[in-house]
Amino acid sequence: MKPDRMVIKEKLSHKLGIGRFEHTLGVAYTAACLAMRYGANIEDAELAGLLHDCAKQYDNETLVKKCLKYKLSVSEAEQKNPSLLHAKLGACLATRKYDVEDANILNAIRYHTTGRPAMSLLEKIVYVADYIEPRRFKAPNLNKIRQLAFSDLDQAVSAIMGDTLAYLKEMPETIDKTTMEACIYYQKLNKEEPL
Ligand code: DGI
Ligand code: FE
Ligand code: FE
Repeated sequence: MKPDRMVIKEKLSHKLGIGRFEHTLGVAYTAACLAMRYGANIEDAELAGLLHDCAKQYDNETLVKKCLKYKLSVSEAEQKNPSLLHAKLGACLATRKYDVEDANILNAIRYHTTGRPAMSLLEKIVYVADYIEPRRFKAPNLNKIRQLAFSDLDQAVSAIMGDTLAYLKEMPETIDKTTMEACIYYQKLNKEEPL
């Protein structure tokens, strides 16, 4: 049986701050809309969106401690920037605390921050929804990417990766191998033209 979304919402509303909870709802509903557009499972998209940041409330020290507790690996980039671990730990907690068993949903949570090469449709939907949900306002090219998301999902993934990598250029030592590989893969796939 699929976990009950209302129960999950109630739990998350107590665990996350109000801003993060609002973002979470925004990602869930945006992911559901993208699922409608691209023919993915709407319930799965909403569930993955709801849980994608379920480990976001922990500070760096707690993130590392919990990853060690659950025997999750911590890469060099993750050691330099433990906030990356909220994605991996989030997938782990989605199984343990929220009874999610579907591997595609768990991977969408796990890879929502770095992305990865050859993502599934659901993984791309959550990755993009996280970036464009209505409460987001800081990222460059947001209007363009919001439109692109509903016309060409792969191009939207590629554009987000390009902008994320440009932002991370200031701190190259913290770029995760998976982020880099994902970016190269999607930029090659789409022969991205600058926005
Ligand atoms: O948790 P959210 O804030 O909703 O969003 P997120 O999980 O996508 O995290 C966004 C941040 O993660 C954004 O500032 C870019 C950053 N990021 C993505 N890949 C990497 C990364 N940061 C570092 N240091 N290294 C990466 O490889
Ligand atoms: Fe996140
Ligand atoms: Fe998020």
